[in-house]
Amino acid sequence: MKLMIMGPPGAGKGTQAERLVKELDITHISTGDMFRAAIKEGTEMGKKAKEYMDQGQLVPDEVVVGMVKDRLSQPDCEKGFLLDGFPRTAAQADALSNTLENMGIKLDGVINIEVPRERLMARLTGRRVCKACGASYHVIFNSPRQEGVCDSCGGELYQRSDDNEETVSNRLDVYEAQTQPLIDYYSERGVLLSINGDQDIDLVLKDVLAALKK
Ligand code: B4P
Repeated sequence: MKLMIMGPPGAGKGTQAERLVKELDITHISTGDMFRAAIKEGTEMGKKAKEYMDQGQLVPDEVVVGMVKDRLSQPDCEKGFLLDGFPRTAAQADALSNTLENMGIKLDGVINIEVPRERLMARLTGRRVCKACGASYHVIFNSPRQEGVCDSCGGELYQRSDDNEETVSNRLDVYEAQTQPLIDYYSERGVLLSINGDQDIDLVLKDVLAALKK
């Protein structure tokens, strides 16, 4: 399956993506994870991306689009993929649509996780991520068995530098101005699957899988 997952920051895109790619045996393409890997490696692109991410701004379209085009052309995408966090602007959506058309690929569905804005601040400021494997937790809603330690690999959990209140507030404003309009874009193309993300993580997954079967 060729899928995309969208929603506001903290809607649970990454949380659901981790589970969905295992369930469907497809490749996970998270632009956020790709930028965080580049930051960790200290590449020029990583340094540039960090400046934007720490302010809650989007990384410029030309950087993101080139990176995703390269990734989609890799062999592990042939079995299917889940795009997570891309596209986030109208220009990115147009570029994706051209790229997929040139590759002869049609998206099977665009999963839109809906969560009211007032819930998102608590989700993001309480998020903890594994330094080693990238698994995502929440101090209250999805806590690890042992505080500060990843259930899957035993790695150390940390708080992302863009998960503080001020940056989160900017990210939510940027989402409403630049990414939310894409809901109409995909709805008009008949591929949008809207899912209630304001419920337990397992129930969200169940609803996504049911919507994909239809
Ligand atoms: P991303 O890494 O894509 O992620 P996100 O929007 O922060 O969060 P996500 O929705 O995945 O939430 P999660 O599952 O972790 O973006 C980070 C930054 O990278 C952007 O701000 C931007 O600067 C840059 N970037 C990325 N892509 C870009 C692009 N295409 N163009 C330009 N810039 C780009 O869930 C959040 C928390 O909620 C977790 O703690 C989780 O445990 C909890 N949670 C999840 N589901 C829950 C549920 N059902 N109930 C309760 N809690 C839940």
